[in-house]
Amino acid sequence: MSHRLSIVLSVQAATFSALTYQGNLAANLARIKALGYDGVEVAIRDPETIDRHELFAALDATGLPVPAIGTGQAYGEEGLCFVHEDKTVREKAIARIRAHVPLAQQWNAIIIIGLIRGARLNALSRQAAEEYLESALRETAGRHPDVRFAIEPINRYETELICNVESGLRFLDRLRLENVGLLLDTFHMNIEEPSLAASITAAAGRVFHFHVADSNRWHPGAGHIDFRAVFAALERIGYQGFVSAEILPLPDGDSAARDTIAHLRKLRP
Ligand code: LER
Ligand code: MN
Repeated sequence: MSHRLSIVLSVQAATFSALTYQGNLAANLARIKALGYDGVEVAIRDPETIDRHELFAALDATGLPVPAIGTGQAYGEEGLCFVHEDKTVREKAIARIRAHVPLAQQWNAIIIIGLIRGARLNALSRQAAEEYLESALRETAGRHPDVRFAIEPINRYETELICNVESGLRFLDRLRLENVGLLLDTFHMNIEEPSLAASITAAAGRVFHFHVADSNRWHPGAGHIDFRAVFAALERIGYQGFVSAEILPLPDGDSAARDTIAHLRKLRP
């Protein structure tokens, strides 16, 4: 595969498990660079509380670009989401996503809309939930046409809202915002899609970002996903973005990061 590779670094400690690197920015960014990654996807719970000086200095020192910003920890750690019965929670989630915009502009990074959209419908009807989701995206992406946002279909065990590529595309058709596309993640696709290659092909032109993990969420090569077929499909649709490793730090973070590169580079045509 010939795409640029990145890996997720959480700027702060987090409970989400598929994170190879957390905190310790200067050392972790140096390690990511030394391993041969072309970029770093940063996961930020709250842009207002991070040490920007430390983050910018560490990024400058390595020169690594930031293709995307992960936002899901605001849901995972604080329960903020677009689809919630309580208007205050919805408004806080919208404000939180807006707070990422200056960083996204500075880095030309995509803002990821994963679990920040919400996981469970609870008392809400599906229709009401989809209306809240649509309105939250109009209040965020709709107001910042210069920034790209990517909705990530996430498997049914983690969310009830947009679990597969087909429902993601349907939602994009409803939204009709040029700056909103999809983030496809091979771990979720392996659970939800009949064929990873066919679903990538169906999303041609609307794939903004791409996550790789194997079927068990270990590094590519540790499970049974056919990454050769995945990258052939990405080539066919002319995907130009980064391929970003969002993987369990097993058997340890550095080995997982190193084995990701080793496995994916073998697939170069
Ligand atoms: C985030 O990118 C993701 O893939 C989800 O599993 C978050 O829970
Ligand atoms: Mn993902």
